[in-house]
Amino acid sequence: MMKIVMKHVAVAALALCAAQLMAQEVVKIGHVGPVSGAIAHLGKDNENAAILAVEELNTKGIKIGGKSVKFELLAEDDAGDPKQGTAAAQKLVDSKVNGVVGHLNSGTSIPASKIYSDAGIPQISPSATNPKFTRNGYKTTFRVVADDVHLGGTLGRYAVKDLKSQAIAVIDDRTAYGQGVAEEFEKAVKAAGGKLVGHEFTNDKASDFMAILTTLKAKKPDVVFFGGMDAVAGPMMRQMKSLGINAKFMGGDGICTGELAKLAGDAMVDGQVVCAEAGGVEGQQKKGMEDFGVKYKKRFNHDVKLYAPYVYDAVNVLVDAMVRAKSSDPAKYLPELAKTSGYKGVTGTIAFDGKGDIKNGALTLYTYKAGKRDQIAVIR
Ligand code: ABU
Repeated sequence: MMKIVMKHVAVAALALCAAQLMAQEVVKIGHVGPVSGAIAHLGKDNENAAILAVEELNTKGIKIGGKSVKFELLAEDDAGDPKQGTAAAQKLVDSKVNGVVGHLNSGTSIPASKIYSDAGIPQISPSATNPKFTRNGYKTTFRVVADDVHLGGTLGRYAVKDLKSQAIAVIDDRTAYGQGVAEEFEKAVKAAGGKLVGHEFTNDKASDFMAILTTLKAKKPDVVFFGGMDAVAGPMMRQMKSLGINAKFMGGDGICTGELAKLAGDAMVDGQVVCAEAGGVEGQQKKGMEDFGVKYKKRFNHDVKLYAPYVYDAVNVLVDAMVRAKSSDPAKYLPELAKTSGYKGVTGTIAFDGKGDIKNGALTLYTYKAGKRDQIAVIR
């Protein structure tokens, strides 16, 4: 008799669990980055952070509007290519994602932003820094990093005022990011009274820079600024060394990765590189970033490459807005997302301005010593 009662209790408990699972709402978070191609190492870094954030959210048992929800990550690869970026965006829209974190590149994030805007789906880029990203008037577009006006401007002033450069050469990779950050850098150099001696062009898949470097070498630059990503910057530095160009090497967040030292090898001299990450924390906020780095390494067995903490915060900012709105319906939580203010993330305190840009965004200047990034200053 006792056995029969126990069996009934077990069956009832199982049925209850099944009913609860069926009632559980699924919230789909889209993520897009280049997990193939030259900067796949950065794309994978971003995707990993989205995986980590979603795993943690599911472990915490978040409730939205009183209902238990299960978060599901839909990760897409855009290979850093604008066409693949819009195709990935459309795929996520068709899958009815509740929000998107991405894309990594400005060249993919900008065209994709129209697709998300037309569908009313909030998008937070963790790394696209071209100012145009948030200047199209789309209410669905946000970013959690400083833009290229801040990055290029600060680096331009630093080259003239701190490095006391007498002859600055510029190379850009003609991408939305590379071209944009180089333009902002040049504007600031000119405004600070610096001397630009040349501007050459490459692309984001190039590996031979001997011709453009030879042209620039004749102009005797003491600083070479590169608008582009680490995958191109590393080989470029090797070729600078082989040509005997002993200039400082500067760039924005795209080159400011742990990977740059490996890509440049023995062509990188201590203190030669000055670059800027498009965010930064100081004082008590440093612990959050450090703890994230430890947690990330434990989960993925390697260090953060660059943008992972920003992706992690972006996912959590989306979900925080859903919780406050008591809804994961994009139309209902978008107004709350726009009101985000004082969100304490691992990358600092996040609040958005009217365009969807981070308010009071920081940047961090770095150099490299013994192949490791070495912080110069956090600047607001
Ligand atoms: N911010 C540097 C890399 C991403 C971009 O294209 O903006």
